[in-house]
Formats: sequence, structure tokens, C-alpha cells
Amino acid sequence: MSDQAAPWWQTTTIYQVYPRSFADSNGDGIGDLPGIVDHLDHLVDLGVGTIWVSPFFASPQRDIGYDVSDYRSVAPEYGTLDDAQTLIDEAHRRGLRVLFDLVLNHTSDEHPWFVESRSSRTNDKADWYVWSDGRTWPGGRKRPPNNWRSELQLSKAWQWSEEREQWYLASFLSFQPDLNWRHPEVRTEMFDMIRTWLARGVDGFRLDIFGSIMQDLQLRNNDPRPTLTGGIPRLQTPNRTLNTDETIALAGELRAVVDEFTDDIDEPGKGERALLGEVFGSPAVLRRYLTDGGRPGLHLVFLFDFLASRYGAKRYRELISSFEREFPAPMLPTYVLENHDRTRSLSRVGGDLAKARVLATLLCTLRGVPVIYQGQEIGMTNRYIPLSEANDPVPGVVAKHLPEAANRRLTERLNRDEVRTPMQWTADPGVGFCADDVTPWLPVNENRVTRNVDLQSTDPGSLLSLYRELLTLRAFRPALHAGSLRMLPVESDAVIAYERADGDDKVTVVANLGDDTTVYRTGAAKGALLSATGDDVELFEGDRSGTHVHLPPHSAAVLAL
Ligand code: TEU
Ligand code: CA
Repeated sequence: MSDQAAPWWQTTTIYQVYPRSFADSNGDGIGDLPGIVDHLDHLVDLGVGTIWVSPFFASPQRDIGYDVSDYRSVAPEYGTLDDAQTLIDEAHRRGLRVLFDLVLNHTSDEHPWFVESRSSRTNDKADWYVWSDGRTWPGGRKRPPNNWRSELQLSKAWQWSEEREQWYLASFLSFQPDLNWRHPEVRTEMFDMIRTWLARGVDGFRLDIFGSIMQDLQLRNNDPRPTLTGGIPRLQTPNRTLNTDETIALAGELRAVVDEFTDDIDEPGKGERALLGEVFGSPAVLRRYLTDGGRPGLHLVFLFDFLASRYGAKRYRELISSFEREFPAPMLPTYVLENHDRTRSLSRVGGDLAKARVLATLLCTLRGVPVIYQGQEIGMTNRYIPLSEANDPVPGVVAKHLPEAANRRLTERLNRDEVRTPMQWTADPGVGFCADDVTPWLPVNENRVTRNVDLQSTDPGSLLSLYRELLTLRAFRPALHAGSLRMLPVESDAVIAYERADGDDKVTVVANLGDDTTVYRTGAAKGALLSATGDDVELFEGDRSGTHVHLPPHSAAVLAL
């Protein structure tokens, strides 16, 4: 799609803010909404176009906001509804769009709706959640209705309620009961809630575990065969609980709701609103969320394969080719390297900054929407926190089943606290996240002295400077933010090369992911637009075949054709 016609959500770059760890404005050691507003200029300087803010709605915070107890109010530790409106308005004033994070699959078990629903089988909310009598075995033992396991696989998906003497479905953690989206009142309430945020100018939503929303109506067993679904090992094939036809149809209904707010003004808060689904499955399945039977669904879906893959040219070439095959224009892939749930990408490559710079270059020059997690731009890494000290509830669930060593190795069910430590703005003890005499909710990473925005902002050779250069280049080159992608032949297995083109604007991106220097023969390159290593890219006239590019180990270059 050419640059002119491309809608904002196709050409933007998304930056994930994890509010509890971004910036604390009132000295309680917890990040908050005013803290985000205080740092919006960093995002403008970085060059991103959209911020996705992880949940800040009322919540008991057992899963740090992904357990909502009131979708229409702000958790007091993060601020007020006015602060949320200020965040939207201040972002828009800077030309940034804002996505909020909607957890539609489940609420907290402390949500008043669930407290009422669980209290009896006849109250007004009795069927707002997924309840079942289950089975009674000989001898009277109560058993769940089927074999469904939770998203984390290591525990059952059904929880017993003594009050109702029935089982309720909790697809993720036991204190996160699934809403019953077949109940008309649930849809009415949830769609109305969504409209209130859209009316406040939110440009769209990131949709949490959207693929788990509607399960098989007959509660039939999942296929017992283990599988790897969306990069996550599962003890059974979730054919009855994940990506069902009804869930995919819900994507179309949700699209119709956000399309009610699409004015024809292409301005933040007025133009088209976008839906970004956190969904897991094969590309063919994920594609159905974008359009099913000709009906539009979500605008974008996360593709986690890059994030879940080891660093390597061969695997990345295969993934890029598969994404191009499975999500042909006008569909768009997304590229994400890390988030608040998974290992930091720099940690994943063993702390090797050269590799991180190659990844940054690929992320920002591939066809598709790049998603950057807070701190990724300065090379933040996992900060070890023993499972025994975890705020994150996931390790507790996993630790019951797996010793820590296996836990870390087998399923990357790390203590997610490790990727949620305070954003490092300065080298100070409080890293500019909070005052130095305030104890932040999670410990600061000791590498704050070198990994901070202050230091890297003025260092042209820093990772932050590279991200700024890349995002500026991407914004100015239609080939990069709206163009096609064509994989180019390579002689070395350690090299990735592709051409991006939009009309007359063409660039070639070439990367060497090997440990040895290599030379890449390119067409008539006019010159290097950018080099990941920060050094000059040596272009030299080779033999008749045109220009050769000298590529040191773990380097990349963007060439003007
Ligand atoms: O995470 C769902 C999901 O991706 C998990 O299976 C993830 O792979 C796991 O946490 C890795 O350890 C979403 C949110 O991103 C996560 O923070 C929430 O805890 C979860 O849903 C429940 O809302
Ligand atoms: Ca605070």
C-alpha cells in the first residue's frame, strides 16, 4: 500500500509502557499515569508514533493489573480518571496515539460482578461467568467437566467454588475467572465500557489473551496430544479452548464497535481506532483474526515467533519469508522482540550489544509494525529476582510443578518481575524513576550506570541513538514505513538481505549475524543510509557485479539504491 493511502496503524511504531515501572511522580515507589505524561517527550525524541499502556484500571494487583476489578476506573496508585484523560490529551498534543490494554477474557475474582456471581446460582450475575456442575465420580468425588488446562498448562482451568458447589473456568490463573461472552448482558456492558474509552479519545486497544475468550459450548475435551502453540509448549492441543470460531467471530463484532468511532479526520483521537490482538497460534489461524469470511476483524495481531526464536540468520530468514507469505499486503505482520512477560532481548543474546543493534535494525526496517518494550531502546536486561521473592504470581503456580532450574529452562516461565524493573532514566540509585530515597516496588538493575536514557541520549554511539536514527529513517522513507519487502539472495548463511520499495523509494537492508566478516554483493548502491555498528559502512566498487558491502561480524546496514 503506498505511503499516501496507508492508515496510521499501518505505518506507526508502537512503544509498550508498563505503567508500574515507567515513572513514579508522587514518591510512593510505584509508577503512575502522571509519571508517563512527564516522560512523553522521551517517546517523541525516540520517534515512536503510538504508545500501548499496560492496564492501570482498578485491580487488586495480584497479576499487576491484568486482574481488573473495575474497567471504568483507574487504580488509585496510578491516578484518577482525569489523569487518564490528561495522558490521552497530552499524548495527542505531541502527535502520539494511545492504545489502552483491555483484558476482556477475565476479571479479578474480587470484581463485584464475580463476588455476586459466585454467591448463588440465581443472582443477576450468576451467568456472567462460565460455571459448570462438572462430574461426580463414584464415591461422590467432584471432578471438573473436562480435561481443559490453563494457559500456563501446569494447572487445571477449572476452580471449585464451595459457595455454589460448582466449577468456574479460569483460563489463566485461578483468581482470574473467565467472563461468559455468550451472555448478552456481558457483551452489552463490555462494549459500552469500550465506547466510554473511545469517546475519551483512545486510539484503540491491545487485547489480552484474546484467543482464549470463547470456549467450546459443549465443554468437550481438548485433544490430549501435547503441542507447541504460538511458541508456548502446551500439555494438550487447545482445540476446544483457543482460537475457536466464536472467538474469531467476536473479533469482527469488536471491530464493528470501534468502527463506530472512525471519523474521517486522520488525527490522533479522531481517526480510525485500531485493535492489536495478543493471540497465539499458526499464521493461518492468526490471519483469520484480521479478516474472516470477508469481514474485517482486528487490525493487527502479535507475531511472537521472532521473540521466541534464537538469534540466527537462517531462522530469521525463514520467519520473514513465512510472515510475507502468510500476511501479504494489505495485511501486515508485527515484529516484537520483548515485552513485560518474556526475557529481555539483550539477555536472550547473552548481553551482546552488537547483536542487539542488529536486532534493532531488523525490527525497524522490516515490513510490518514494530513493537518496542520500555527499556529495550537502552539495552535493559533481566534483573535476577529469586522466585521466592516474586511479585509475579506465575512462578508460584509453576514452582508447585517444576523446580526453579527446570522452570527457567523449560518454559521461560521466568519470574516476570525480572523484566519489569524500573525504567532507567538516569544513573542515580532511583534511576530517575523515583527519588533516590524512595524504595521502588521492584529493585533497580545494577547496570543503571551505563544503561540509562540520560547517558545514552548524548552518546551518538549508544543503542538509544541507533533506535532514534532507525525510527527517524523509517519515518522519512516510505519504502520503510509503507513499502513492500523482497528477500534478496545471499551467498553466506549468516546474512539476511531484503529490499524495501515504495514507488521510486528503494532501500536495501543487509545484516551479518555471523562471527566472521563477510562481503555482500549488492546492486548499484548509492551509499549507506545507516550502519548498525555506528561505524562507516565500507562500500566499494567490486567487479562487474556492482557494489560490495563490507560487513563486520554482527553488523547491519541500510543502503540507498
Ligand atoms: O499474557 C498471556 C501470555 O502471553 C502468557 O501465556 C505469557 O506467555 C506468560 O505470562 C509467560 O510467562 C497476558 C499478559 O501479557 C500477562 O501479563 C498476563 O499475566 C496474562 O495475559 C493474563 O492476563
Ligand atoms: Ca507513584
